[in-house]
Amino acid sequence: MSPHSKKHSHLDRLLSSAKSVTLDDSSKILILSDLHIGNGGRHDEFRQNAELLKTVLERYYLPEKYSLVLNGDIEELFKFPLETIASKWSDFYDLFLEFEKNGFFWKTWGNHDAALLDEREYRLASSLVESLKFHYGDETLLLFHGHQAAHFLWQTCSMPLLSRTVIFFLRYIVKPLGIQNFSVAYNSRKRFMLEQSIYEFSNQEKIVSIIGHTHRPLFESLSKADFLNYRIEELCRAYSVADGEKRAAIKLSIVELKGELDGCYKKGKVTGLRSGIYNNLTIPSVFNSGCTIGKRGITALEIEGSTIRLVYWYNGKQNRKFISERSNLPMKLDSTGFSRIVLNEDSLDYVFSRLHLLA
Ligand SMILES: [Mn+2]
Repeated sequence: MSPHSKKHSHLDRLLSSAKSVTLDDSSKILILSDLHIGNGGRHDEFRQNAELLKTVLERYYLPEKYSLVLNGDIEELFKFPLETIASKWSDFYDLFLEFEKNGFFWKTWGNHDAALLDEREYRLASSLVESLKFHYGDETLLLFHGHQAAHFLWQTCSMPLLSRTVIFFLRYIVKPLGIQNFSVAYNSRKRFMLEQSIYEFSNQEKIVSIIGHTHRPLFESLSKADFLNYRIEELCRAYSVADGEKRAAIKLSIVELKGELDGCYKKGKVTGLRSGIYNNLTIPSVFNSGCTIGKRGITALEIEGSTIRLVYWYNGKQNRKFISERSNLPMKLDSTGFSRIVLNEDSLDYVFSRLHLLA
């Protein structure tokens, strides 16, 4: 037994019980989490991006032969009964199942949809697992929702006896009070502690964990603020050796990125996962797909052969200036008005090399 086995016993269990999937050069996988699908009404947080999600699944990921993983909190069972969700959004269930023909469709449960385990007639029951393990050569990527690492209220939701009471409370008491997005209302310190616990576990096991739950996208364990810091540093170096015309463009980019960084600080999104244990080096062991109910769009992770990417889909018509840390150009999806931008990408071989060298 490893020394950390008690501290991370939930995570040890997830790793050993995970459903195995073997990746190869031709693997293409889309990972989404936190759809929080509701009843289609005013309190349904999924509603605003439903058309965007349907379009990108039907017109991009399905024809591009991607397999699909929905990484937890797909149905919002704290607020709505399954029957209502399933009848309102049944076309999405059909669409999810279509991904089986591209390879596979798996769905992990999160704290908001753990009650699916008690449902007798659930259309996606055969796809439901607690965790998945992707074998990439000799390496392992573990996919799970993430709430399993928490030591607060939500953990009780995995206990069947308590969950009904908790769900009753949330559905009938909290909802009428109009509290939105109860799921991420807990403070950033708790969110950070959860990420930190998964980070430590992944580094010790030398695996990559892919989670959801916090609604905060992470790529190589880096938050957006970390990215921006690194990018600004890179640009400052480039500036010193660039010629006049290039310098002007670099200067402009730096001003924009600094503005974006200020925004992160204002929103309190500054906590990265660097820790003293690893000499303040960031180990690229935790990725988070972000969420599907964002006000301005959807973040997602893609694995294509040996490449992993964090992407962002949004309504291009809004013409919002979106800054990609890698200065990639947005790709328009036909005439749909929707666009995709790669926020960051790296090779899995590089990710695992760093993990083994630094952790
Ligand atoms: Mn969750």
